Parts: sequence; C-alpha cells; structure tokens
Amino acid sequence: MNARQAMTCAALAAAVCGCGTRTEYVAPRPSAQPPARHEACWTREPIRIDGRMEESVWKQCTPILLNALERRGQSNTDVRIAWGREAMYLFFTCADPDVWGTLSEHDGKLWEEEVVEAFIDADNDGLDYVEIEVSPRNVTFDAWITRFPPTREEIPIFARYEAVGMRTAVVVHGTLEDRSDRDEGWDCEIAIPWSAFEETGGRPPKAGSAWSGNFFRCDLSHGQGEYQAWIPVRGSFHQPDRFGNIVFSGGN
Ligand SMILES: [Ca+2]
Ligand SMILES: [Ca+2]
Ligand SMILES: [Ca+2]
Repeated sequence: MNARQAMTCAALAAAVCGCGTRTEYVAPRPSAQPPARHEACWTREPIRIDGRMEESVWKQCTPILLNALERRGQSNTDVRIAWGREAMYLFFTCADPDVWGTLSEHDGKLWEEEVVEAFIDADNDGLDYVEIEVSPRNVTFDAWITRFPPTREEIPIFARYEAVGMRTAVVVHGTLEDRSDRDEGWDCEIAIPWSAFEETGGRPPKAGSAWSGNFFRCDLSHGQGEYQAWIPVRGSFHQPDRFGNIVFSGGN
C-alpha cells in the first residue's frame, strides 16, 4: 500500500455508511447543481434485470449525471429511474478505468469500497429512507435509516431491514480481478418492488406522485477516492432535507 492508498483507507475507515468523511467535501457552486427534480419514466414492458440496457425505456429515459463532490476525475456516472406496476427500476452507468471489489457479504461495509448507492424516501416525509448499495461484484447492502447520520452502532440495526424481492445485476466492462489493466466501467440494474417500501411508509406511487431521494457513487480507482452525488451534500451523505424530488411521470 502506498502513501496515497494509505490516506484513502484512513479516510474511509472514518466513514460510516455513505462513503466519505465529514471534512473532505466541498459542495459545488449553486450554479453547478442540477435541478432538484427528476422524472421517473413509466414502462409497461418487462425489465430484465441483467445489467444490460436493452429495454427501450432506458434508451428513452433522461439520465441524472452525478456530480463529483471533490475534484472531477475520469469516472462519469449517470443513473436512470423507471417505474412500472410492480417495481421501481434503476440503471447506473459507471465509467471506470479500475473496477474492483473484494467484499462478498450481504449487508457488509460496501461503502468502504467501490459502490453505487440509492437513498429513497418513499413517503417523502424527510424522517427516514431506504438505503440501497450495490458493488461491482453485485453484492448488496440494504438498510432502513431512521436517524441520521447513523452511528457505527446503529448501522447493523438499520441493516436488518431487507428489501425483500429486490433484484440486482452488474455487468463489468473489464476485469474485476486484474487491477493492472485498464477497464472501461461497470453497469448496474436494480428492481425494487413497491412492497419493499411498505414497512417504511411507502405506498405504490400513482402518476404524478413525488418521492424523494439521492444517488451516490464511490469510485476508488487506483487508491484515489472520488465521491459523487446527484444532490450535492456537505459533511454527511445522510441529508434527507436535501434530497431531490423523484416524480413518477406517465403511466397508471
Ligand atoms: Ca436489462
Ligand atoms: Ca439489510
Ligand atoms: Ca474504480
């Protein structure tokens, strides 16, 4: 481990469930912020959760480009949101010259490695939300965060929540095990059934309903941490008062 990697690891060791530390973020200028509202695209077609963007809804859906919370690197990320009768769907597209991951345990500390994250407040009350994380190894973490920022002790308690029925798939464009070569990136497709939000107060949305949420990515290529978000945050990732609106357009 070189000095830079050691610094990154030290910073991550201080992180709690949301990749990063309190002191290392500088929010972009207001003019650089995207509108805090995004439309989820309605779809009737079955979504095959295979990590491949073959469904027409993904091609029609405007992506959210995540913003770097620090310096701009070379790892652009976007996420598309779709919805159908049964589930909410997400598709993350992650450019990445160095895709890796070692953790293999569900509900492990995925935020200490490379990961994409969705924070979803399904009843839009700002009091709690579901946190979903998926790693390039397609390992998942799901938690119901009811106090924020959560403490280290609270994380295992909140992670007892299970998004029952959630399906995820990852396609790595490169080699996950070989960090000496140059990768292109990785894609992640997620289906979260509406029923998984019920115990958090969420009911299946109707056309025009608005939920709130934020999306993140931790990219730790070659020991250099880059943290990205839809809605910029400062200090903690767990800021539901800053979540963006997710509006369910079209459909039922
Ligand atoms: Ca697909
Ligand atoms: Ca869990
Ligand atoms: Ca990477």
